[in-house]
Formats: sequence, C-alpha cells, structure tokens
Amino acid sequence: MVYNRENYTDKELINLYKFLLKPRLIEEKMLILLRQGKISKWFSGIGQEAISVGITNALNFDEYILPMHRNLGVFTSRNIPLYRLFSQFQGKKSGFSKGRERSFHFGTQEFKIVGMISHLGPQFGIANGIALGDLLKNESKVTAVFSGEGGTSEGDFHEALNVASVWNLPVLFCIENNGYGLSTPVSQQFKCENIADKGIGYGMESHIIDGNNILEVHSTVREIAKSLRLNPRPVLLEFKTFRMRGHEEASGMKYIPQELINAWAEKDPVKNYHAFLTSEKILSNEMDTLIKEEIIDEINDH
Ligand SMILES: Cc1ncc(C[n+]2csc(CCOP(=O)(O)OP(=O)(O)O)c2C)c(N)n1
Repeated sequence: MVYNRENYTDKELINLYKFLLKPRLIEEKMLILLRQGKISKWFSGIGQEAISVGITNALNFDEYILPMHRNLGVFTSRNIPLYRLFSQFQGKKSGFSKGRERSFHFGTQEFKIVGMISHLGPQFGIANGIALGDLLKNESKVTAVFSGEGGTSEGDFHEALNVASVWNLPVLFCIENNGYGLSTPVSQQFKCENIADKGIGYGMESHIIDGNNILEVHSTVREIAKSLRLNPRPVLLEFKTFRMRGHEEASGMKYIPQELINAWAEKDPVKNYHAFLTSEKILSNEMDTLIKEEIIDEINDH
C-alpha cells in the first residue's frame, strides 16, 4: 500500500493512527464480551475502519454524518465518551436510545450524528434534506452519508442521487464497497464494474478511493469537502474495501473464499499504516506500546 504523506505533520499522522486504532481495539474487546454473553449483537467494521475514521476526521465537527451499522469509527472519531457508547451497546438506560436498542440504530444531535435507518436506502434522502437545509440557510457545510454497496440496490439510492444532483446539494455519498451485501456478492448486485460508474447517469462527479488507506481516504475527502463548501454539489465516493468478519457475528462468513480473505488480510488498514509510520521513523515501538496502553486503559475504565 502506498502512503503519500503530502504536507501532513508527524503529529497529524500519529493522531490519525490513534483514531484508527481506537475502533479496532474496542472491537477486539467487544468480541470477547460477545462470547461472554454481555453483548448480544455486533456488526464488525474490522478491516473497514480507515473509511469511517478518514471521513469523520476530514469533516468539521458541526457537519452532519449519517453512519451505518459498520461505522464505529465515526462515533469514536467524534470523541463520544466511551462510557456513553458502551452503555448504548449494552442496552443500558444511560445509552443514547435509553435501553431500547443495543447496536447502531441511534443518533446524537450533540455530536451531529444521525442514527442509521435499518432499511438502509432511506438514509440517503435524509442527507439530502440536511444539505438542502444548509443551502437554504446559506451555511457552507457538507453532509456525509454512508451505505454499503448492497444498500445502493435499493430505489432510494437512485432517487436521492438524482435529486441531489439536480438541486446541487452538498452531500458526500460514501459507499463502502466491501464486496458482499450479507452473502450476496457484488456480481449479483450490479452489472457495471464500479459503483462510481453510476455517477455518470446522474451527472454527478464520482471517485474511487482505496478504503483501506487512511491517508488516501482522509486527504481525498478533505479536499473534496473543501470544494463542496465553496461550490455546493453532490459527489459519489466509492471506497474499495473488505469486511474481515461476518455481516454480524452470528452469521459467519462461510460464503467467502478463504483466498479472498487472505488477500485482504494483507491490506489491513491498521497494520499497513503502522508499518508505514514505523518505516518512516514517525512511530517507535515504545510510542506504539504507550498509545495502545492508553487506549486500552480508556476502554477498560468504562
Ligand atoms: C430492506 C432491508 N433488507 C434487508 C435488511 C437486512 N440487512 C441489514 S444490512 C444488510 C446487508 C447490507 O449490505 P451492504 O449495504 O453491502 O452493507 P454491509 O453490511 O456489507 O456493510 C442486510 C441484508 C435490512 N436492514 N433492510
């Protein structure tokens, strides 16, 4: 994986590493809690963290994000205190949805996150509404909405992109193409080569981004967001990635060929970025241990 550090300072690069590590370390603990029966359901984002983390860090804090079920990194990158997140995941009264729900179907105005809509596609139109509101109020803001590639097979996707394009709504349509919608491979979802190709049909700019490369995600989204604030319009972003675990923990991943899993393991976003920082002498082993200890302590304290 090629990392282009451009004008990033060492501090910025390390900061992104901390943000990238956090959801991974939280998930490693979640998997243990699941086995202990302390958590009942979990949608893993392992392997896809660079997308949530890169996008969230590329936007301003007052810009809305509409994440999905695989975007823990959005919540951690908005620095939501872990006790609040963990209360949510354990269905406690102190959680965001006050114990009515135990996974990702919750939002928080405080952190400008809109809770996911379970039937996926309708999420896109909500982002349009937020962006239209910003336009009408003359606010130079961008709204980012997430979906997997499976969600793009729903009619709402097409309607939302069309309207966003005609009305020049400043929305980043962020599609995490991880190759499978539950067990359905992309070859059975759409006939064109890339999701980004669909932008042409709506007269919409689109980009293909390596979703496992945190610097590529962060720098590309940061530049595009800057441009959208000045010149409002929607952009379709396709992030190529892979989900390293089952759709949710109970469903397994027997339908995915082992060779594919092995090939994507080589592209792990955390391991590769760690290797880059180490080879550039930006991160020492001691620093790495300290950073991990600090995050693990924070996780265990909550
Ligand atoms: C209308 C509807 N059908 C099915 C589901 C169950 N479901 C939730 S996520 C999902 C897979 C979506 O795939 P994709 O959009 O590619 O995202 P991924 O899970 O791969 O990240 C399914 C089938 C649902 N929530 N809503």
